[in-house]
Amino acid sequence: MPSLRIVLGDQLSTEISSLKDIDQDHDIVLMCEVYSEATYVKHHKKKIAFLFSAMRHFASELRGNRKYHVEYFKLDDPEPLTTFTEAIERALRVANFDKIIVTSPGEYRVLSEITHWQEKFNIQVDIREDTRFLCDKSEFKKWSADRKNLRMEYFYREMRKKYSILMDGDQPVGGKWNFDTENRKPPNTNFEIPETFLSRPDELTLNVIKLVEKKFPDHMGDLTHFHFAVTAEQAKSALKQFIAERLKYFGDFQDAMIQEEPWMYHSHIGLYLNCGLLSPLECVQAAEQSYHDGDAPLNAVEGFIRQILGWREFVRGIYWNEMPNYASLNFFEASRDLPSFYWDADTKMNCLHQSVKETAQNAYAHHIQRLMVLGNFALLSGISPPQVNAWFLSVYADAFEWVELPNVSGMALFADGGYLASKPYASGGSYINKMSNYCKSCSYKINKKNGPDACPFNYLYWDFLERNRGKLGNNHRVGMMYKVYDRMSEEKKLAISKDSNQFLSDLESNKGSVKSLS
Ligand code: DLZ
Ligand code: SF4
Repeated sequence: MPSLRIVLGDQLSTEISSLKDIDQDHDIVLMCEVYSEATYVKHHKKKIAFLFSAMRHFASELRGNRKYHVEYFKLDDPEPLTTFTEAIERALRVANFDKIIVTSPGEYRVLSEITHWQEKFNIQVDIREDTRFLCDKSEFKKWSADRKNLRMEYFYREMRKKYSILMDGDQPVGGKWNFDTENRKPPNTNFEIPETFLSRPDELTLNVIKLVEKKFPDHMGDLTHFHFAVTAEQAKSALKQFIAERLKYFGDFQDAMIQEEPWMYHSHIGLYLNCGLLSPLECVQAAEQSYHDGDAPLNAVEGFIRQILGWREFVRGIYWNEMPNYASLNFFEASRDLPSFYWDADTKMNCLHQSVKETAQNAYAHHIQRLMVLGNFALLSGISPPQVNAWFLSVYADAFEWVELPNVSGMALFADGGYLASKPYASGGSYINKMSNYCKSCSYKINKKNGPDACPFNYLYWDFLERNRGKLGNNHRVGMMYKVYDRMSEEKKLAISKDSNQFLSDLESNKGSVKSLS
């Protein structure tokens, strides 16, 4: 009897384990667009359009080149489906299968749903390892087993050795494993930023865009100027273009932000990697080759490779080690609601305004906008981690929970109390000012520390430290900052507290100096 082989929306690779050993004459590949996946958080319109278009293109590749039988349920079918489980039910109604084969999904939530199928449908369900990752779950578990705090650096070195990437025998090329300190140049507005990869939407994509506009009108996002790659071939061109044109500057300007320059020297390939259109090793090897060819410097190549071979695999390992518990961690007991400007960009704080505006346009913001501006603000103002996570998960085209949750809860919000990062990534306005030109056009004054027109990051930073002294006071990496605070005059401390209370109360009531239109 044939098998029913499931391919989920972020598993769009012909190498996916659920398609291994397929009997192409008899087995059926099932792919489905379902409401629940698009709405359990209200995904950005461009993200839904990207995934549905990539899914439909992938299905047609499987049918065409591979001659597989693909059953594809669309959301614009006469009877669209709500959940994956309903899709299975429908498929099993039409034909008989001896088993279901699926690759383990990227989210715990979906894994829980799949785990029920065997009993519900009385059929064998094989859940296979997702072999697209470079470190499987059990290998990571073993590596992390006896460590109290996990640090990416040591894991990353193991991965460099395992895959022999940027190695000179058993030593790192260039004599150092990590060139992070050489990756923090302020922006240079005289530099030309190469045009980002542009793919013209075909008929299929245009139809999907219409569908998304019709079915999800109240989701965040702008569907104009859709230019994402939607096939593996196009994604390879995007990678190639990045390697040829931007990689050489990526290292130096990794943390730089320039107003109206959403793409900078970043690669913008996360969305392709995370849905299967690109494989991690092909990205890593292409970058390494560029170094050996003398086309890109080591600090850029190492920095890029670290993100994929190190960080990406590391956070995935943490996610699967720690779920479901990780999703509810809230070290600072932060409980404030997410301000509405995370959705409409209506705030006088220019760095936040620009970052949200670009997010709405592109379903993308680069990592330092996410971490230092959007995440840092949420951390300092004590926004509830589940709300911050839901926002990040919904608005970025590359976001799936396995990668989003550790980055947001662990890295940006320190909600795990230091399991993933050694200290909170909190900062005042000066680092944003150093790394961007946002402050020049802001209503607030970056150099003012207190008062109604002072940059809110400046006083919120100190207020955050003081508010959480009980939890952070013993953290030796933050200790220095407490010493600075303790040396401040009582008058200064009072001003910090007063400004912060006023700002946070305005934030809660969505009025006052926070909003631009009030
Ligand atoms: C994100 C997403 C969306 C919006 N829609 C679908 C869908 O309709 N069908 C599908 O197979 N996958 C979709 N996805 C991706 C899934 O949410 C993804 O497979 C899980 O997040 C990973 O467990
Ligand atoms: Fe952001 Fe403060 Fe700079 Fe304004 S002054 S852009 S709020 S860091």
